Amino acid sequence: MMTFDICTLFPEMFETFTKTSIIGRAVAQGLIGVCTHQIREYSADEKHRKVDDYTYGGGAGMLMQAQPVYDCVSAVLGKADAGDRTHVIYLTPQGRVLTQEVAKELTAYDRLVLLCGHYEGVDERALEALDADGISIGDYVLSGGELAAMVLTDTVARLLPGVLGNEESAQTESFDEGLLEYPQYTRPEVWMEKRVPQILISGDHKKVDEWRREQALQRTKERRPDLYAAYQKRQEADG
Ligand code: 6GU
Repeated sequence: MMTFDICTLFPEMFETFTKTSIIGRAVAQGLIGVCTHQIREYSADEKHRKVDDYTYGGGAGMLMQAQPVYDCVSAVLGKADAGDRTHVIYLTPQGRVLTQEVAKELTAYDRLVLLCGHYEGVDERALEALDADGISIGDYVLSGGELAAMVLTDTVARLLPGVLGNEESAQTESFDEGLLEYPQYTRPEVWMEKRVPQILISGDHKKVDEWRREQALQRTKERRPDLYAAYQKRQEADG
């Protein structure tokens, strides 16, 4: 079983996530574990449970202090089983970008410890001491790492054996090839005077496959020229 240990100031944000849909089912089936850890509980300041302070050098905002962050993650690592392959991740817009490839790489671990920053981030010394792997979910700024931790957990978990049902797992293939999905339709055949493409109701599976592939290529070319160029390059290299 793969465990996701999430160190955060806002564990409540994960309550619905861990109970709902595919992730909720995977947790209920014991295929994954998702545990949250309140960083504030590791504050050395017993009176106010303070975890943040002003930044040296000045500038706006507060920074999470090294000590509570380090102690929280260390406590989690200390409770890991002896043989566990563990990996500490810090969710940050300064990290390498999460892709399907990175997600696949992370499935090699038994335990991912996900550190969620808040305010302006975390004292760099804690990140160094923990040898944290910085990961971003894209080029935009979130108010904290929690949403990113959920995105990462979902992306990695659905790659694990048994997490997707048979029905759902067939859907995974297209992006693996680096292409966008083709358009899809369900009943009714006509809706607001719009017909389902005739070829999809023809019963000719070979024609349907060809049409879908063509649509996937066309879409990728139009909407994601970067992915399309990479796809073409792989084709040329016969990848
Ligand atoms: Cl991982 N954290 C924050 N705060 N913002 C982000 C992000 C992470 N990834 C993209 N934007």
